[in-house]
Amino acid sequence: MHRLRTCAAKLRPLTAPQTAKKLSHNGPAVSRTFQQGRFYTAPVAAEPFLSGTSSNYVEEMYFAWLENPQSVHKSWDVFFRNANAGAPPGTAYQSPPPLGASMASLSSAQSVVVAQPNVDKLVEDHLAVQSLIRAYQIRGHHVAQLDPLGILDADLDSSLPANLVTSSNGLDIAVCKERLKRLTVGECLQHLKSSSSSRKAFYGLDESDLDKVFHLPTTTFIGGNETALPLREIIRRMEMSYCQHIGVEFMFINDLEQCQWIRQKFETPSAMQFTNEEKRTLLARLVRSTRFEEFLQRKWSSEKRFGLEGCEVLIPALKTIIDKSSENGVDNIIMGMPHRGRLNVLANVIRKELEQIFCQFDSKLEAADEGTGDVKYHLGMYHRRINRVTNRNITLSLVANPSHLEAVDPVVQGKTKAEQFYLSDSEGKKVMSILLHGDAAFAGQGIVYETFHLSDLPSYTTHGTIHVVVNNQIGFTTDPRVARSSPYPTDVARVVNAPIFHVNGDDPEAVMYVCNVAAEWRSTFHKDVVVDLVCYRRNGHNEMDEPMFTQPLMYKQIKKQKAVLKKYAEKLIAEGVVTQQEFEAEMSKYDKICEEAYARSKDEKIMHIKHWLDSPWPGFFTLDGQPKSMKCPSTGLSEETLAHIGNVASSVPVEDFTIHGGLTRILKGRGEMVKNRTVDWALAEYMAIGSLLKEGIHIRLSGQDVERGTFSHRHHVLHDQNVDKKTCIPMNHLWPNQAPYTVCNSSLSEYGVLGFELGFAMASPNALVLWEAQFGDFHNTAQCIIDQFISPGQAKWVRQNGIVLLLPHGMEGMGPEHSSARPERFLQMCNDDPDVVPKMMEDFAVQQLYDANWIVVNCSTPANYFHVLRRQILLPFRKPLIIFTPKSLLRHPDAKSSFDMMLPGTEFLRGIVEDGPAAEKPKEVKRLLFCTGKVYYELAKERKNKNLEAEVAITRLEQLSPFPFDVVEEEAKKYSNAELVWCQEEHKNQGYYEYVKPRIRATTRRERPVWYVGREPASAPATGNKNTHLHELKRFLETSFNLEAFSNLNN
Ligand SMILES: Cc1ncc(C[n+]2csc(CCOP(=O)(O)OP(=O)(O)O)c2C)c(N)n1
Ligand SMILES: [Mg+2]
Repeated sequence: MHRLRTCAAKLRPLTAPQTAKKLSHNGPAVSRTFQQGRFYTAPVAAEPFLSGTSSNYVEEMYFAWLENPQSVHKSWDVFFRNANAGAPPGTAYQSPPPLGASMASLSSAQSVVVAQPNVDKLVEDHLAVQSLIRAYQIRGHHVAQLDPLGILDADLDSSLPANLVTSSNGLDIAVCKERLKRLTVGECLQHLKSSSSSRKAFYGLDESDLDKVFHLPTTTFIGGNETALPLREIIRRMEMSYCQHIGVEFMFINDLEQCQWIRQKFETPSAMQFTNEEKRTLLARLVRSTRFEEFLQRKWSSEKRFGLEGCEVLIPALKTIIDKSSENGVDNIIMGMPHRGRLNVLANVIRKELEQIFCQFDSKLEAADEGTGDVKYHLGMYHRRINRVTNRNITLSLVANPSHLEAVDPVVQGKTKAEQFYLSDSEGKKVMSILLHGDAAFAGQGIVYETFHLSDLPSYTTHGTIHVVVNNQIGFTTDPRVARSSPYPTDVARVVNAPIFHVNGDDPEAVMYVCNVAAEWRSTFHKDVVVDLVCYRRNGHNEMDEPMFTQPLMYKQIKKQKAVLKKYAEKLIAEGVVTQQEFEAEMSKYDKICEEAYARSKDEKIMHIKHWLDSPWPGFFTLDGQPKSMKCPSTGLSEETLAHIGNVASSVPVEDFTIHGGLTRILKGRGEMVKNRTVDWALAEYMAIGSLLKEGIHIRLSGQDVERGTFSHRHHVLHDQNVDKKTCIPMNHLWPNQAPYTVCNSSLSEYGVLGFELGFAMASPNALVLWEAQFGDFHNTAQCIIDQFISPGQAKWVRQNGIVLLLPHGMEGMGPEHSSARPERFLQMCNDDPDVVPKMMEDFAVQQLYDANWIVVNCSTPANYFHVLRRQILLPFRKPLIIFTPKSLLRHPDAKSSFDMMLPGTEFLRGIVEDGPAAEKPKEVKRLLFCTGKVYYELAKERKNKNLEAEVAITRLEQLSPFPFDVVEEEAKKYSNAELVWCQEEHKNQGYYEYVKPRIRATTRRERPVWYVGREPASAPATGNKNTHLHELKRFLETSFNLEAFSNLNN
């Protein structure tokens, strides 16, 4: 969050004492006298040699001098002393005295510096070395050996970075380290010596400089305790840090402290050391990972499992991240991942019982739960256990997901945020998320980017996610070279300044190191980080697939590739860390575990998806997972409660707060309504939210511009007109011990934010989570969340969710967009049978809700909106609620409700039946018009104008799905002589008609036709021409009250 705002401050050059303090290794000399401002002021800049890029170098020298004046060349010492003493511009520099004494203690190789008489050359050479060091830090990853197959370039670029190469076979070691040849440093130097034109390489250094000693800048840690090194050693250490099996991308991060932290991790000599115990654990984890896949392959060779072969190191990688995070205090990890290696992760990371996994392969197993269920590599899991390495409790959950790659990312983030919220873990110290990705999906799916953009927003941050990419350098049959335009699949992470650690998956120790650093990074900076496991895929896309059709060369190499387990075991055996017998015993031990579980799995006769639940809600259901009742308590409220909330909603409940004049008028208007015991839409929403907060229900309303409301009607966050960022949320000032209210404007992403809120709602049934689209039209950019999670989530994963979607909808002449929330699509996905009228028992309305996959409503009164929001949380189970919300009705004088409609005993009306003159003599009514939403007001007005109030009855369906069969049946019976007409303002192929028609027909045993009135079929939801819009409206209103319109037609 705040980071962006503080960024500008960070970019300002640090004052020298600040910098020296931040960067000093253990610098006691920082408090040395120093004239403030001297460092960047004109007098120094006036020194003839302080131009352009050399100032960086001088800066380095200065910091070094501050720490220890003897660590810099005598000439610098004199210069800085003079400058500090206030020497006038141009006079601080003095020719260097003969050198020797101060350097005498250096080795003979180092004395080369002493012999350097030309200070310009000295400065130039140091600058060159500094640039070289920086070049390794920036581009060393391009040279690193990341691909275990050694045939592709992990960055899609076979050329070497220009500044690590010289055209003239000059100094630069990298010229010799041409990747494909894989020369050793020794060979490089040999090559260098034999080069005839080795003078004047890229940095102006040549082989004669290799043994000269150079002072190291404070932006490198390769020196360890040494402050100067010979160039040869500098290059060797930079190669060791950045060009082996780890490629570090971080120099784009615009935070000096973070860059330094990473440099220290990768440059400190011998940083990557492991104890024998750690190596043995790593080997054991590789054994499990490898032997698990082999076991599945042996038992079910023709079953798809999307095995991990070629990236077996993923399991130790994840376990390392979890161990380190647990050590740092995290006790709840929420994970999301695609198909690849999922069963292995379930078995060996989350520790799902093996028999539960194995029995999934049994095609004869009966499903115990209602719903469709899902394939085994989509199911979720929740497990609380002891972490054996840290001996601390840890909860691991893997969120169930659809095939749609990366769609689960924001869902995981939302769930993580919620868990943090409920634990008051405001910095993410206890709860964190890990997201796994495939290389093709990570680069290709836009939701990855949208999710990254949530990562630092105040109401959406989870304080750092660790991303792990299984980069097998292929997506199904498609090569990275035609699958992405960025060098690495991970480049998307650069937008949020996340460091990216590429690592060769065949080097388990390098992987382990990188994973430790990633976990430490997260716990230090609470920012995202990416681990890119560069690996390969030993089989085809799945186990049935033939990869040689499309990747023949790659797969020829893969066939020759020794498995990582074998390689690592050989290494440890050679090092004497384990014996061959111990290694074999470890394998047999795990094989036996698998075999025993396999035998037990045969006893499983029934498959319970509820054993695969990722988010249990303890206490909400009975022990066998049923609702505790099938009743919904009254959703009405006492007059005092309504009045109290109304009064707060019309005031500014804090002192010294200046609101906008226009808002003063709005609040006054609210006050008037409260006095008159009425509510408009916004006030009704206030009442619903405010009352639930009183009952301890946390409410979270999120979406674009929701704080004010797109239509400037809500105003839940007041802004002081004189003080920046001074805001007031009156809803949080309602009751002494109320639940907190979160209202947050989101990033402009429907897919990401809706997914996030769905995840938030998943964590607990005791919160009302609402997502509002700016206009209902825009929900379709989140279609995947709706189609894959919200509509079928319970059927696939026996997981309920009470998320509410607020979708502004209505034909108001605003054009093809900004008009339709596409009710037809939501209704098409409802699971109620159009042709069967359900049995009307006592709890019919609640039972119907319980059986539904979701609830779709279109309220026409504020009171009904109030009730449906409250009902959502008072129901004894959770279902997604889709509400088509109004635009013009927000201010329509007739769209107001009296307090009387909200008092105790009142409730949500699934249908609002005719109560005018037509209802008095129903048998004389000629037409019963059914409609929903805003069109009711247009119809009522037209009917009045036409004086047809006794002839035409109008009944509103407020709940569309589950369909209020009982209400419709009763109305149809009541107006038994009337024509049944469905009227909508939407086009005929859109809106509700296709949904309601068969259901109304079913209630009348198909004995009465259902006529249509509305707009003609069309491809676009609405016209862009205001005149056409009004004309269409006029026409269908005419037809609605033309009682002859259908007299000669057959339905
Ligand atoms: C959104 C989406 N589009 C397409 C697919 C079909 N599909 C399944 S796996 C796959 C390749 C994925 O490649 P990658 O992300 O590299 O993962 P890998 O299988 O290599 O581990 C594709 C295209 C999908 N599952 N989801
Ligand atoms: Mg892949």
